[in-house]
Amino acid sequence: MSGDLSQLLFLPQKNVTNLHFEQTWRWFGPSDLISLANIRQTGATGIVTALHHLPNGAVWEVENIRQRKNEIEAAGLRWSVVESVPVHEEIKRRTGDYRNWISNYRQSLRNLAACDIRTVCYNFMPVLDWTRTDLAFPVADGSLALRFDMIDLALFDVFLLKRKNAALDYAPETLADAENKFDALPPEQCDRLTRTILAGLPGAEESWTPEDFQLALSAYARLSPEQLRENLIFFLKEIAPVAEAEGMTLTLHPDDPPRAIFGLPRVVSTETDYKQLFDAVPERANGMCFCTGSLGVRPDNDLPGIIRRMGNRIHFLHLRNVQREADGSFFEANHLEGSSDMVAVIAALVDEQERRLRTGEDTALPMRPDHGHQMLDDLSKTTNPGYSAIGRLRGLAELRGLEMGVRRMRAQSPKSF
Ligand code: DNO
Repeated sequence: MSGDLSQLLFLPQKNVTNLHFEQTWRWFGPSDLISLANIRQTGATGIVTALHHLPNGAVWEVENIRQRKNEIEAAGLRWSVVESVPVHEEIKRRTGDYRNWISNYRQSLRNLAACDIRTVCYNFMPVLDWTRTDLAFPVADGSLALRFDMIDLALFDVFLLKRKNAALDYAPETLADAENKFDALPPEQCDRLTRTILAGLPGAEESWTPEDFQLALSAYARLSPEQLRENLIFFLKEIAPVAEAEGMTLTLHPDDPPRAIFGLPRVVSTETDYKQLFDAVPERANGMCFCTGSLGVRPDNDLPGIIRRMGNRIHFLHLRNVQREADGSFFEANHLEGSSDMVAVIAALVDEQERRLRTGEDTALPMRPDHGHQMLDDLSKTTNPGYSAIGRLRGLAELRGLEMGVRRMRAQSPKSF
């Protein structure tokens, strides 16, 4: 870590602006076991949620949005960000009814704006949203983390799913390890791995049987990354002007993990990917959800550098950390640990917000502690993978303290990191 936090305690409060990141919390709606009343106690003031019960592609009607918004406000909170308005698969492939789905998307945006909800998160990953191979990976302190293991991914892809030519996508050592592991793996563990990968993690909105999954993959068989990127740009050109006119921001979530999997193209994994999208669709509303956990899986993603170079396009923050391993595997570390320097990230974000203040741009930067370990009482409860109460609360508390310290240190000496 590059910041010396020991100095923070002794700094006076002078020169500190009253800027802050809006602290938000993801809530999966009325069926979420962590209630709005519980969330109030975390210190978060904003809610990140979606109308999860609506099918992908449907128009979000004002009445439905308003009802959910009222419920949130009755608990003393604010609906700050929609995560996500999902993008229909036909839009990603530009096939079938895609024009209709795009027109529905635009209408949903207008309806959200009519209810004064103006930040929308979405992703453009074909078929799968985020993917892990283990939802209960024990870390040294006894808490459980989410893990993505390359050997397990290869094992599933090559030996359980038996996708055609899958073996070509893996390093020979990974394949050899996967084969050895598969030979000794009891059937219930094979089933568990299949469920973990295909059942759909919270927010993914879709889950698959192995047969349906093969079919869904084959629908993308001839779509190159270049074509997928073109389809994304086409979509953005259709929706960004509406968002801009409505004073909204669209925040595109990076691919998780940020690389092609199961032969599916992925085009939102790197700074260069985002740059191409921002160059092609210049509206400021065409922005990003800066997810430190997803982007941080790749050592070539320079997180503070991305903030410095394209900070004006960052409209939503997902803050978490991953511990990278040499073969591309990773597990989710505590928020201030792991492979990314969270002190440097927060410092760059604080600088970006101060920059916006100076130039008169909108300074709003909602953040949420993304994921958390299952720990303490979480361990005896059924929690949404990654979305435990205490694990996320630990993350929020640490990040909130770090932000406060960084702001105070920056105010004393702008070059303090
Ligand atoms: C996982 C989440 C993702 C995210 C979507 C955005 O925890 O960050 O599911 O919500 O990719 O559309």
